[in-house]
Order: sequence, then C-alpha cells, then structure tokens
Amino acid sequence: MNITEEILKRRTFAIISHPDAGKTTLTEKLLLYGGAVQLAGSVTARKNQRATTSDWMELEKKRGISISSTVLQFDYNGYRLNLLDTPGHKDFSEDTYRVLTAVDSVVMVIDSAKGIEPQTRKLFEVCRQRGVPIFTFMNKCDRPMKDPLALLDELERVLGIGAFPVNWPIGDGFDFRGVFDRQTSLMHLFERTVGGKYRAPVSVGGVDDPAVRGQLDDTTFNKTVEELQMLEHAGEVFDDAAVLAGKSTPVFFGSASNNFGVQLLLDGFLKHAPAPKSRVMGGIEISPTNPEFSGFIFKIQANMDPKHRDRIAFVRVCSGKFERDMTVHHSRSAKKVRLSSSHKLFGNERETVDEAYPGDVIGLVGHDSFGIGDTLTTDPKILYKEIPRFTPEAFSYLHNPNTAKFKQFRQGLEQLMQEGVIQALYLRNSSVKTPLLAAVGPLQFEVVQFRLESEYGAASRLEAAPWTVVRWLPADMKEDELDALSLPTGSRIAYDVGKNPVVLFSNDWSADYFTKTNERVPLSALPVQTAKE
Ligand SMILES: Nc1nc2c(ncn2[C@@H]2O[C@H](COP(=O)(O)OP(=O)(O)OP(=O)(O)O)[C@@H](O)[C@H]2O)c(=O)[nH]1
Ligand SMILES: [Mg+2]
Repeated sequence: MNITEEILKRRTFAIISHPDAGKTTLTEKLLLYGGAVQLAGSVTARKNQRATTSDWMELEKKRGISISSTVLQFDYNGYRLNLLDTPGHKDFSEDTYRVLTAVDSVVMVIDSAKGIEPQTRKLFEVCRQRGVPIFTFMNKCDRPMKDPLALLDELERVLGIGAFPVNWPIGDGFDFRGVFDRQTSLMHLFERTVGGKYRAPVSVGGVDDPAVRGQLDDTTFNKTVEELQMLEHAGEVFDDAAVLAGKSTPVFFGSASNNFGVQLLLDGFLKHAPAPKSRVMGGIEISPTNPEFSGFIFKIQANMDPKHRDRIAFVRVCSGKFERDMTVHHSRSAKKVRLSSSHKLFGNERETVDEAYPGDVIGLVGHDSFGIGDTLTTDPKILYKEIPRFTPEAFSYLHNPNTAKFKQFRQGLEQLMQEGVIQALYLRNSSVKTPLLAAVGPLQFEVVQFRLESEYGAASRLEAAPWTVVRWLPADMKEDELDALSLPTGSRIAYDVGKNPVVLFSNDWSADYFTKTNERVPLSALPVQTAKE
C-alpha cells in the first residue's frame, strides 16, 4: 500500500461529552462491535480476560469516572481506527482539549434524558473553532428520554449546528426497541443481553415486514411512523460537505449499555468521517502526504502499566511515514533524536510498532526531554503549535509528611508536572519549601495524591492556599521592579517552574485592582511563550 492509501483508511477521533453521558461505555461497545474485544465492559477487566477497559487507572475504577484520556487503536472493516476516550469532568478538561488537537473528528455523546449539558457545550465550541466534524450519539434511549424532535431542536438552538437524524428511536425507556435506519429504510429491533456484554441480537426488516411489525405494539409503531413521516416532510438530505465543514451533525440514537444502535453508529461514522487532512502551521500547509515525517506530542503519561514503570509520550503523526529507529529533529531541544522504542496503544496495553502513518497515535518511550507540544520531524522547518494552555484556578500546598520518603515525593511530583497534570509555583521571598501546586480544578490534586501514593509510595497532605487567581507578569521584570509593585492585600508574588514571575490573587476583584494601581504592568492569564515553545 502506498502512503495515500494508508492515509485514506485512517480514522482518528475522540469521544467527548459532559461527565457520565456514557463515553467510556460507548468506547467499550465500539471495541466490541469493531471486533477488538470479545466481551464488553467490566468483565473484560477480570482475570483471564484481556484487560481492555479504557479506564485503566485505579482511581478511575474506584470513582467510576474517567480522569485521563485513553488511546485505542484497532482495525475494522478495512479501516484503521485511532479512538480516544476523553474525561468529561471539567477539572480534567486540559487533557481533553489536548486530545482534540490530535483528532480529525469527534463523536459527541448526549444523555437523551438530559439533552445538552454545560461541559458538552464547551467542548463543542472548541471543536467548532477548530473546524472538527462532529457526529452525535443520543445515548441512554433505554431510559425515559426527551422527545427526539426536541433533542434535535436543542442541537440547533443551543449549539447552533444543523442536525440530521441518520436513524430514529423506536420507543423509549423500558419500551425502547431499536432504531429505524433512514438511509436504508430498515428497522433494527434489538434484544437486551445480560449486562450488555455480547452484541445485541437484532432483527432487521422494512416498516411493513410482518416479522418486524409483529414485535411492536400499536402505540410505538404508530408514533414512530408518524415521526418518520414528519422528518420526510422536512425534506432534509444528508449533506456530507456540511458535516465535514462542522455545520451539520449526523445524529444517531441508541443505548451504549444495551448495545442498541452501536453498529449503525460505527458504520455510519466510518462512512462519513474524514481521513487525516492537511494542517496549517505558521502559514505553511503541511499535507499528510508530505514525504517528510512530522508529528507532535499531545500527551505524556507515566506508569500506565505497572509492569513497565516508564513514561510514554503520545504522538499524533501528521505527515510522512514513521519508521522505528528513524532519527528526527526534536523542536524543544533542537537536537536529533533516534526513535527506537515506539508502540501502538490499546488502553494500557502496548505493542512495538515498526511503522505508522498520518492519523496514527503512537507511544514513544525513553525520552525524558520530550514535553507536551513538542514537534518531532525529519524537516526542522515544520513546527506545530497545537497545544492549548489553561490558566490554573485551584491552588494548594502539598506537604510531605514522611521525610524519609523525600526522594520518592520529589520524583513523583516532577513526573506529574511533566505530564502537565499540575504546575508548581514557588513563593518569592519565602523560606517555606512546601510546593504550592496549581491546577485547573481541585480534583487534579486528588489525582496527584493518589498517584504519588500508589505509583511512588509517597504519602502527602494537602493544605488549602488562599488564592484563586494567578496572572503572569512580564518575564523580563527585574527584582527591584518586583519590589516596587504595589500589591493588594492578600496577594503574593511567586515564580513558575520556568522562573517566570506571577502574582497570586485572592479573587478577580483583587486582580482588577492590581491592574488599576499598576497601570504600566501588563498581566497575562498564561505565561508569555518562550522561543523554544
Ligand atoms: N441506562 C443507561 N445507562 C448507561 C448507558 N450508557 C452508559 N450508561 C451508564 O452511565 C454511567 C456513566 O457511564 P460512563 O461510560 O462511565 O460515562 P462517561 O461519559 O465515560 O463518564 P466520564 O468519563 O466520567 O465523563 C454508567 O453508570 C453507565 O453504566 C445507556 O445506554 N443506558
Ligand atoms: Mg469515561
């Protein structure tokens, strides 16, 4: 196969939504229907089965929420899929936003009983800004749900995107029986399986097929037919161009936990989702078929597999062909590095990979100098600047109660900072050695504590810090200039890890006050990017 053929068969996408809409459940079911696992769900995590749940961290299992994104690569029907399950909770949104830079389309999951929730709306906005095509899965139709027409209306009204129902629910709640595929005019009636572990048995037939008709009560049947007629009257057709431009979203109804409508989503998605395309960086267009290899690191994660206590840099390949052992230019260090330990990823499992193509996400092990956002390429002129940065809004001291474990504590903290889970700040003119941690949300502190303990054997204790706002000062400010600043009560000057000065404020009001009293000192919500970045 040549590179163009390889690119055309790749689909790289993220699953996004508000917490709890069913992203991880849907991910597992896509693996089941994609043939990547035999049994879906928690059963797979048990012994003797391949451990494939996409939530791999101990803490995720305990809390039942995703706290980190997961990469799963598998082949299905002639396609190579790179699927990224993301966490919904806003405290982990930095990870989710980074993942969005690495994908070519997204599946947006909506809880049909709740409609569009706040976090879905925010993530949608990011996708729209990036022009990422969006496919919608209306999940949990097996529970009392909002009227399907009202759900479509909500997409248009709240998100301002056109909605085209590809399939339509037949019944809802306890009476949810299946979906009508509007592309083929066939009804798919499913049966529930225990725990949804296996594919749901399905019978397929036209609306007038007696075998199908006989399975539906009159009310459900009539309501469905009536709604379908209404949709036909509206006369909309599937518009691929509008979908690819992010102006319209194909909508699929179903229930991930019961495996209803999952196959139709998978097949419909693959039919219409885009293959990797060009990226524009600094005015230059880099086509995936460009013979020079290029990619960027969008995530770093340590200790994914207790068997290999090491650190993986996740790279999205953007152009050219990746070959194991190739030598590339590393943007941050401006040095040549040889990439010999490359892996394809499936949750916490990994396998050596010898070659990869645009669209693929690969894991590189053994490069301590790699950081989030770095470009790796055989053409040093290519430099990606994809990674969004977030301003921390939660601050806390982290104490080490056990001085004998000082080394583990330090090492663990440094590792987690490299992953971008948290930042550390150091108060100016302070004798206190306790690091002040800064994060997007407080749940990240909990993750830090948990991982310090389980991965590094270091206990820790949090102590609340009195600030909620951080602003960066001009990086070139001298010590005497810092001394001369007039600080509002309760605020403090500190330094980030790059020694850039910041001011910590107790609230927005205090930050505004500073701006008024120090008119010539511009504040910024993020560090001013250095040349290396
Ligand atoms: N009734 C019903 N429940 C579902 C369905 N799909 C998922 N759930 C349940 O919804 C809950 C949340 O599911 P997850 O898949 O963990 O949700 P998530 O979107 O990955 O959550 P975060 O990653 O924490 O944001 C679980 O209890 C699931 O069993 C469905 O189709 N019907
Ligand atoms: Mg999840």
